[in-house]
Amino acid sequence: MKIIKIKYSKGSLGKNNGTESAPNEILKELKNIWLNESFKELKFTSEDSDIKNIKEGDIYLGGDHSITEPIIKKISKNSKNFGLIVFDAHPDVYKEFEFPTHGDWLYHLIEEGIVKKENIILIGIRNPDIKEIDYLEKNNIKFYTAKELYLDRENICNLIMEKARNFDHIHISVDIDSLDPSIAPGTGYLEPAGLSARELLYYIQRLSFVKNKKTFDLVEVNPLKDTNNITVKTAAKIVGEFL
Ligand SMILES: [Mn+2]
Repeated sequence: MKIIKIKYSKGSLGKNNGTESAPNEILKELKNIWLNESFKELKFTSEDSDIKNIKEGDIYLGGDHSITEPIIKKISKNSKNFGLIVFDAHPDVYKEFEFPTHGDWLYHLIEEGIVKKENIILIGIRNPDIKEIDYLEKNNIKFYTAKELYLDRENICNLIMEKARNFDHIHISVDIDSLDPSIAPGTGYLEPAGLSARELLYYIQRLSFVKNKKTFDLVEVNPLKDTNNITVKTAAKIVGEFL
């Protein structure tokens, strides 16, 4: 597996400075994991990439969430039915500027026609703006709230898996704020009542069974705001399940 590090936090407009140090911190912790939960040894190489010229890889470490926009522009080029699964507390379709930020990167990808609306699944939503919910509903974009997940985790996962099998390339984007801030305090926006690490792993481990081409990104981890390195460690564990 090839890990691409994108040390970029300018897309957070000052709200999450520090995420540029996450890739190296996460890799340090990744080296401390002997086996992942499938008892696989973690074998990977890593290199840095510039935001303007994204290198090809299997897993991308940010950085703030705006990096997902250029990543997807690059990796979806040769795909006929590209699918995007996002774990995030926020829908990230709050259009503010003409350029993609960590709060509207998905809006830009949709409006530019890079990703089909029907091929997007958002998971863990719990503090959206009313404008964002209107946008998702108007455009028929599938989203599952953290509350829905709590009530029906397994069935929702079955539905996601069914859909994911039709994509020829699945990209999974994990914003660390999808997790509950009690276990992931090192991030820009703390949104109470999020997913547990086990819940997120349940989804990721099941999605790993889908045979189609897969890529991943993990964003918004901020070591400067972390407590006892727990967010960085949890992020490393998530990455370990992708490898
Ligand atoms: Mn996000």
